Amino acid sequence: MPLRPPLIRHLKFPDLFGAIDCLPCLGTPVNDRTFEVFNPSTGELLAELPDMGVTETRAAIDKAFAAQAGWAALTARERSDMLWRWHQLIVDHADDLAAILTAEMGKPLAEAKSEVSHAAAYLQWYAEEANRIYGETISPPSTDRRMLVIKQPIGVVGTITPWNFPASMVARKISPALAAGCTIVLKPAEQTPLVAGAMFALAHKAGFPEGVVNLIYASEGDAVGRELCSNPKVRKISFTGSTEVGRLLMRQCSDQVKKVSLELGGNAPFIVFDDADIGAAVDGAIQAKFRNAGQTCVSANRLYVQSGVHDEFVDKFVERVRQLHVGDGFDPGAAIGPLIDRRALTKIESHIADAVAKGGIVRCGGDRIGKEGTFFQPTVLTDISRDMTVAQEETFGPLAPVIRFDDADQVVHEANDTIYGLAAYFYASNLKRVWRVAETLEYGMVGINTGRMSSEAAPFGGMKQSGIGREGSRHGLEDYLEMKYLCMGGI
Ligand code: TXE
Repeated sequence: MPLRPPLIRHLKFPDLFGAIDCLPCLGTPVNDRTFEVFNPSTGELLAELPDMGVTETRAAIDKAFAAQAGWAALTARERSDMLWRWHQLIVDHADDLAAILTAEMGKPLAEAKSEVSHAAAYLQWYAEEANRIYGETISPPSTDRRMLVIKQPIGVVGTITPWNFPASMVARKISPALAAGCTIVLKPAEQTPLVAGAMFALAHKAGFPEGVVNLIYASEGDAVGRELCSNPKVRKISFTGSTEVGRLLMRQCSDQVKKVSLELGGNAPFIVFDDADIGAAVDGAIQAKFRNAGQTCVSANRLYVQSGVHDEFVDKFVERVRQLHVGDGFDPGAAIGPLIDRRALTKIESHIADAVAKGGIVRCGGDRIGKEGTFFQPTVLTDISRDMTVAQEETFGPLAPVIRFDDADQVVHEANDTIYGLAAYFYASNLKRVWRVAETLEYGMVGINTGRMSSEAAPFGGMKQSGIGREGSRHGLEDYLEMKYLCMGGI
C-alpha cells in the first residue's frame, strides 16, 4: 500500500517505510491538520504527519473494542504465533528501524540497534509467555463447593509512549497486552512517531486481525489522552512519561476507576562505597549516566561517592567522560547524540547555573556544542550540596553531579529522600553491606555492582511517585489480566 498522500509528506525514508506497507493500522484523519517531525541532529524535516484528535481516537477505540472479544477467543498458541511473526519481521527490518529511530530521536545508531533488539526481545518474551497464563484452584473449605480463579484479558488498553525509547516502549506495552488477549490503541510521542509507525506497519504485515492494534498520530497528548481516559470502552491506560502527566492521567481515570500502569520520572542515586571496585564503578557510572545522553528514567541522577575513594573516582570518571564523543547519531564515532529539543538544553543549562551559583565546580563539559542542533557536552560537577536543583530534580541530560559523603547509613537515608523510587545503583563488596543497602533502598529496581539492568525477563517499574505496575517478565503480563473467582456449588 502506498504512503497516504497528502497527509504523510516529506517522508525521509520512503523506501524504508514504503517497503513495509504504510500504516494500515493508522486511524483515518478527519481533517487536513498535520504536524512535522524533525531530525534533532540536523534540524532536517523528516515527515509531515496527520494530526489526529478526539474523533480519530474514538474511532480507533471502537475498532479495538469490536476486535477484542475475537482476539481473546483465539487460543493462546494462535496469539503467540502472531507475536512470533511480528518479532521475526522486526528482526528482519532491524537496520531500517534503527535508522528511522536515529533520524527522529538522535541516539547513536549502535544504541538504536540495541534498542530495536531490546524491543524484539519483549515480543519474543511475551510470545512465549502468552502460553503460560495460569489460574488456580483452592482446596475446598466445604464438601459441596469448589473454588477456582481464572485470568481474563482486561479489555481495550490505551497506551501513550515517550520519545526516549520510542521502539522498545511500544513493544514493552503492546506485547504483554496482546499476549493477554487485550487490544490496543497507541499514541506515540510527537517527537518520535515514525519508528512506532514502522512497527505498526510490520504488525499489520504479521497478520494481526483488523482492529487489534491501532495507531493514533497527534502533535500533543492532551486531547487523545482525555478521550482514552474518559471513554468507557477503554479499560486500562498504560503510560510512560513525566510524573506530571502521569498524575493528570490518574485523575482523568478516577471517575471510572480505570486501571492504570504508570512508568514515570526517576531520580536515581548511584552510590560508590569505599569498599567498591573503583574501575568497575567508573564503567557502571558511564553506562548508567550517559546512555541515551542521560535521557533515561533510570539514568544515574545523583552520584554519591564516599570520601575515602572520592578523589580517585572523580579523576578516573572525568578522564573517561572527556573521551565521550558527541555527534550526529549516524557518525560511527558518536557515543552521545543530541538532546531531544531546545527545552532539554535550557533545563540542563539552568541546572548547571544553579549549582555553580551555590558553589558547585564544573570538572568537565558545561556548554552547548555549536549553535545548530541540541548537542551538549557531557558534564561532571563536584562539590554538590543538597540545596542545589541537581540534587533534587531529574535533569534528563548528560550531567553527572558528584556528592561526597562520609556516613554509609546516612547516605542511604539521603538517597531515599525523594518523591521518586524507580532505579538505584550502588557499588560495594562487603556482603553484609550489600544486603543491608539493597534492602533499605526504596526503589523498584536496584543495580548492585552494575550500571545496567533493563531486561525483558525482569520486572521494570518504580515505587512512590515513579509509578504503578511493572513491565517485562511474567509480572508484566499480570498487569493486563483480570482475576476472576469462580465458586461452584451443588458438587
Ligand atoms: O514528557 P511528557 P516530556 C520526564 C523527563 C523529561 C520530562 C518531560 O524528566 O525531562 O519528563 O518530558 C504525552 N495527556 N520523562 O515533556 O509530556 C506526550 O505526547 C496525555 C520521563 O516529553 O510526559 C508523550 O507521548 N498524554 C520518561 C508522552 O505523554 C500527554 C520519558 C510523554 O510526554 C499529555 C519521557 C497529556 N496532557 C519524559 N501531555 C520516562 N519515564 O522514561 C503529554 N502527553
